[in-house]
Amino acid sequence: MNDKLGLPVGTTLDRFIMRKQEDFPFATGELSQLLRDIALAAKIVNREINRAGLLDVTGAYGQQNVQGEDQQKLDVIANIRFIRALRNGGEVCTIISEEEDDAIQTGNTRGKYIVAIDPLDGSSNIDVNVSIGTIFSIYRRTSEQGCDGTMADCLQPGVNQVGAGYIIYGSSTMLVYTTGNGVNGFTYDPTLGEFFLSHPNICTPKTGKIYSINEGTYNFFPEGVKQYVQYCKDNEYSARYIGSLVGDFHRNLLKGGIYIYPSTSKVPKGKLRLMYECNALAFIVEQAGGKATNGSERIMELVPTELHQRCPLFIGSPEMVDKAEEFLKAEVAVN
Ligand code: P6P
Repeated sequence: MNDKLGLPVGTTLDRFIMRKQEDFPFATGELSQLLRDIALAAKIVNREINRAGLLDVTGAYGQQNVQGEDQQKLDVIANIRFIRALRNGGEVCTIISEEEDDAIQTGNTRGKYIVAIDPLDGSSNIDVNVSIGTIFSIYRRTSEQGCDGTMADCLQPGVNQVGAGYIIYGSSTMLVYTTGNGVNGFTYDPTLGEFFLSHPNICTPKTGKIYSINEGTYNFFPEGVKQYVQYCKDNEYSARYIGSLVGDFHRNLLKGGIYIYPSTSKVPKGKLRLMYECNALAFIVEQAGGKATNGSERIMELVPTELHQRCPLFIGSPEMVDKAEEFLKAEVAVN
């Protein structure tokens, strides 16, 4: 099987990036280099994760991040590794990280790009060996080169992304990304230290029978979400929720399904972060033919006002997202 470019399964990530760059006549190679820098950090983090149980790097780090969540040791390690790779790569002027209160200036004032990243999402699952992931978005700076990135550079809507992707550290480690021309998946071979094209031109099914939502918080759901969950049960859908966004998203992307983290009476704005979780996955799912909204608005059109702002997320097969929104709209109409 080949991707849109006709590159065969088994092509290395490096060759794929170079071939894709040829598609952009004015490309000067910086974005390609940035993608390589991310892949390098992913290889290093993958090694740390795979050895976590042996190196006493599982468990809590003993501090909380800006979200008020207990940082895991591997959260901190992954954050350091990705920041170091992006800083040393030279292409990124500013980084927004889930693990950092403020935007990080890398010192690369000539860097053309901003990266928003969740270095290790779902890290509470590390100790029980459930898949976890890294999620990233790439934006072109809007300010002039030669100085640090600005807050305006950081607070761009998702439609401005020039790239987005995730790494899933699971039964195998995969890098899945888009630069706006389709979605491709690469599987890591640790014996060779290479990512190889394994899932060319990923297209998500228009519908599916998998729904992913934490029904433990059912009592706090809006009425429309409760009714959609009941619709899923009445249609004998499969409930699949592993509490790790990248794992749930990746399964639904390939098989068809919907992941929902709604606004609830306990978390009115939802739990997931717009800049480094929702926007990246929204870009990917749209490029794969899917849909991502906050229940009423397209995620990628939301204009951010804060680095760590949260938003509700309905993402996956387009017909499933549309059906969920029907129940939400009916609720609004009734109220
Ligand atoms: P809950 C992990 O903390 C995370 O950000 C996502 O990876 C995951 O889907 C979600 O939160 C789980 O949240 O409230 O269902 O435990």
